[in-house]
Amino acid sequence: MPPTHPRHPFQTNDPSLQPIAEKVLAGNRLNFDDGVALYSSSDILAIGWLANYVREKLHGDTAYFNVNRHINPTNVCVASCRLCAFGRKKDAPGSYTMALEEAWQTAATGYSEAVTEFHIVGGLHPDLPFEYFLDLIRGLKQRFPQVHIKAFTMVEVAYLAKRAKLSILDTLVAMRDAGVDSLPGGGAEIFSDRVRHIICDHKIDGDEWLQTAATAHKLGLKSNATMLYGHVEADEDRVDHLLRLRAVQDETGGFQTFIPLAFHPDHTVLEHIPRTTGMMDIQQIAISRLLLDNFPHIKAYWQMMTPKIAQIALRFGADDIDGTVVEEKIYHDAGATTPQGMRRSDLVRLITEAGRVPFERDTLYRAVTRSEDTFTVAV
Ligand code: V47
Repeated sequence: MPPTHPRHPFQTNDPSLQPIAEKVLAGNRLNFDDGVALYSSSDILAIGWLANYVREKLHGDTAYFNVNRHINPTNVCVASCRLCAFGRKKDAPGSYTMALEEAWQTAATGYSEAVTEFHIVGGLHPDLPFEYFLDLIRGLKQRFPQVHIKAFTMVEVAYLAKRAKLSILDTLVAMRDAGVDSLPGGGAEIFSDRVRHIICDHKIDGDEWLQTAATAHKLGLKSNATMLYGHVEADEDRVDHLLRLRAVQDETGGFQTFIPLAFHPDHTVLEHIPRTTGMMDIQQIAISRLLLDNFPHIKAYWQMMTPKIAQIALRFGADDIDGTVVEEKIYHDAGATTPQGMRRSDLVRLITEAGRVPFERDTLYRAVTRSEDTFTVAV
């Protein structure tokens, strides 16, 4: 899929980027030191050129989006992560837990175009039984049989397994049998123990996150992966995170998309940390594209990056901007000022004006064709 416009030659004044460029152009893998050198370089245009080269080799001018809806069944969470403004203790002001009927009704509201994906994540609730979550999924499948269900982060899977006294494998099998089609990428944060201890010390550790993902992949469930950046991590922690994901992907091939997530500090314990800037967000997209050579897709999540930065990211290594979302709580509780959702036509316009070709995908990246208010997925 070659790009439709001519490419100008690679240029840089930064000598540390030259050997990296040679590797990228030859299709060779980058190593840890290359990753650190990329973060140390201020030549964002050269790094972006390389990331765009890889992106266009994989996807040409295509930029993917979907029509999806987020559902967060509960914000009650036992974890108290310092990075999070969404979780609440049970009975704390602002805490909520949806009754099943309410969750199913939420799924049907707020957007007139037929969604192809429900993205379902929530807090680690101390009392809700595993059956609640299985019934939630079964009820959604029954009511919306065409909609792909992308549900439960590795952190939720591990917590529900512990509470139900099941193995990770048996937990995932039960979820799959209830109707879970794939898993989202959240909860990965940063795998480094040092940083995890500061930002989310009650969560599963990095190895457990990776092992849970690998178990899902071996069952045939695809998943995404994320990395939370822009808090107390060092460049080396980010490179380590990306290379650990790459190693699991070599083994399983089950990751579809990597989504770098910029830390939003408002209303968190880490509120004193300044927000990431546009340059940092663009740099992160480009370096992710270059280091994760075995990930098919890099997503510039518009809710997190803002639509304007996400649009620019489509020329710096990203090939996906996520979807309509409809209702977002995790970033908005932490100070995001982006809209709650976007219409399909808004996403198409963002992509087109970035000089890319919009491609409506389902969660598994199959083409979605629409007529009036129905859709078909090319299987
Ligand atoms: O797991 C929590 C992160 C994630 C904050 O898989 C925060 O397609 C920034 O994972 N500032 C949820 N980030 C979002 C997520 C996601 C989003 C879009 C698409 C997909 C996908 C996954 O957000 C959490 C956590 O890592 N998060 N609090 C915060 N204050």
